[in-house]
Order: sequence, then structure tokens, then C-alpha cells
Amino acid sequence: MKQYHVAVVGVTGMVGRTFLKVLEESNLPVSKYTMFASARSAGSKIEFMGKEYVVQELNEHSFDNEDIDIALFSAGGSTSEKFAPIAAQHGVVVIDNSSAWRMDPEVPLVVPEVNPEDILWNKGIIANPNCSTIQAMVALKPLHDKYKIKRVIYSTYQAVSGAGMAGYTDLENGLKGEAPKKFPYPIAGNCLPHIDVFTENGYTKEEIKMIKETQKILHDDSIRVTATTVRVPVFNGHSESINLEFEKQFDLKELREVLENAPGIVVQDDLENQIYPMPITAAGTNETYVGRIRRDESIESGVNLWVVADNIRKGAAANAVQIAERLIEYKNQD
Ligand code: NAP
Ligand code: 12T
Repeated sequence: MKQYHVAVVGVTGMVGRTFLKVLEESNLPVSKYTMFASARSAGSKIEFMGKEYVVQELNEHSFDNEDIDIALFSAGGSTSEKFAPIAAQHGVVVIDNSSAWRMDPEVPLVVPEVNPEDILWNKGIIANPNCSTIQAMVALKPLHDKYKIKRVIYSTYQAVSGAGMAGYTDLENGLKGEAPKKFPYPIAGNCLPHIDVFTENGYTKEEIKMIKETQKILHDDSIRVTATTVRVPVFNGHSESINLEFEKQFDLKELREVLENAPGIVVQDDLENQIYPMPITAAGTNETYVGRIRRDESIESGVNLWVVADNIRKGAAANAVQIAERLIEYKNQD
């Protein structure tokens, strides 16, 4: 079986470090790794799977004479905008974590439990959705297939790790009373209804990403979607309150079974024993947890869900590695 040469771009970051953990746990057939970051950390050393790697500076020639098969990018939108096409021209398949390519009609946007077949039409770049979108899609897909979703209302409670090392440090230092550097206000003891930048219609970009990416991944622009995204003082793990309105009627017991049998989902919903999803129990795992499953009694056919996942694993690194696994599976079938 072919062995692959995999590059990790942005390896020193919050997502990059988690890539290394997820890769270590996976059984991707990899014979060689190359580690990239910016000039700032080029030359630094990383221990990975019993070997020492020297971090390389990413530049225009990084993909010239290399035989890199797959590059996992998590080094920000502008890095991806510039370097992903260069990599693709050299025959590399880029799996990109930034928002740069997600809405490009030539680029598949993939959650492996939901739309793995979109991987097949890639032209060298495959986009990983936004962290908040990924965990929502895992929960929504089986329900959309069965009951057809008409409308979605997302309200998110997002961890600081989503804003990278700088976001994480702001909460750590904020708890010691220091002023924030990354966020506009203190995040310790606070909630900020502000993730990514504000746009003309009053929504943040994070909210718009959730709306547009939901429609693209489910291949259904008729689904109405609205969102409010909020940063909360949690280190790791995004939580989402999701309200769904269905076209079809449903039986609540059957709906729970649909979720229980869906790939990538763990149902945690045992009220007698106070069992429900939480960031502290989701952190460090690759699953999406669903609980507080209850009928929305204010409409004809609707449900409320509470959905939690590790935003750096399923929301970024694990989803990207799962895309790489599927890609290799498809290549092996050729
Ligand atoms: P981070 O902790 O700030 O790390 C940023 C990484 O990018 C570092 O490794 C940094 O390297 C590298 N980098 C920056 N500029 C570069 C350049 N010009 N060339 C090469 N490498 C460069 O951020 P993070 O949380 O890991 O996030 C990284 C990116 O992943 C984000 O910008 C975002 O696009 C994406 N992301 C996606 C999701 C998602 O929803 N799927 C979630 C979180 C993040 P140095 O050490 O050299 O500075
Ligand atoms: N601003 O990949 O700050 O589009 O939590 C992910 C996370 C953008 C993205 C965050 C962000 C992205 C955040």
C-alpha cells in the first residue's frame, strides 16, 4: 500500500499541535512528515512519534522539489490564500482549516460523517468547515435526512481556544487579573457576543460562516438559518443551543434513536442522573455530544438540542485528519 508524505502547516499553533496528537492516534499510512510554520519559529524543534523534526519556514518554494502528497493547513486565512494554490499546483492535496476557501464553488467543504463524497471532486484544495459548523452538521445531517429541516436557530457558547494561542492566553492571564490582549474586553467572568469581525448587516463573520456553511454542506439553500455566536470563558469545547423546525412530523423517541445511531454522535441525555454534554467532558475527544433533546412546544414540528464538541479536535484537527483518511480510502479504491 502507498505510504504518504504529509506536511503540517502552522504546526506550532493551537490547531497545529493538536494535529500532531490526532495524527499520532490515527493510522494514516504516512512514511514522512514535514513541519512548517512562519519565519518566527523556523528552526525550532518538535518531538513527534519518537523523532525530532526541525520546523521549516513556509515559502513559495516549499512544495517545489518535495513529494508532499497531503498538506494540512492551519496557519490563518492569508497564509492559505497565498500558499494553498501553490501547493495544489504541485500536486499536493491541501486540507485547509482557514475560512479562505470554504465558500469557493470549486472547493468541497467536508464533514466526513455528512458529505464525504464531496472529497471526490476536489481540485487540490478541500476546506474544513468552521468549528461551530462542524459539530452542528454532525447532529443535523441525520435529522435533515429523516424530517427535512426548514429552519435552524443557532446560539453558540464558544471556547477561547478557537481564537488560537492568543485567545487561550487571554483567559489564563485574565483569571489572574491581567488585561486582555486578543479580545476587546476581559473574557474571564464575561461573555462577548462578538466572534470574528462585524459586517454591514449587524452579524459577525462567524455567524455568517455558520449560515452559509450549513447550506453548502447540506446541499440545500432552502434551509433558513440564523445564528448568534458568543465567546465564553471556557478554555476548550464549544457548546451550541440549536433550535430546529422540521417539515415533517416526528416522534421524539424515534428522533433520539436516529441521533443515537448516527455516525460520530454520542447521546448524553439522562436527566434523572443529570447527564448532559459539557465542554469539560467533550475536551480531548473526537466525538460530538448531543443532549437536552426536547420538543419545541411553541411550533408545529420542532426540537431543541444542546450540542458540544472539542473545537480544536472535531472542530479542526480531527475533522481534517478524518478527511485525509477518507481521501486515502477513495484513492485506494481507484
Ligand atoms: P495560532 O495558535 O495563533 O497558530 C497560528 C499558526 O500559524 C502558528 O503555527 C504560526 O506559526 C502559523 N503561521 C502564521 N503565519 C504564518 C505564515 N505566514 N506562514 C506559515 N505559518 C504561519 O492559531 P490556531 O488556533 O492554531 O489557528 C490557526 C488557523 O487555523 C486559524 O487562523 C484559522 O484559520 C484556523 N482555525 C480553524 C478552525 C476551524 O474552525 N476549523 C478553528 C481554529 C483555527 P509561528 O509559530 O511561526 O507564528
Ligand atoms: N474567528 O476558522 O475566533 O473561520 O473562534 C475559527 C474560529 C475563525 C475560522 C474563533 C474564528 C475561525 C474562530
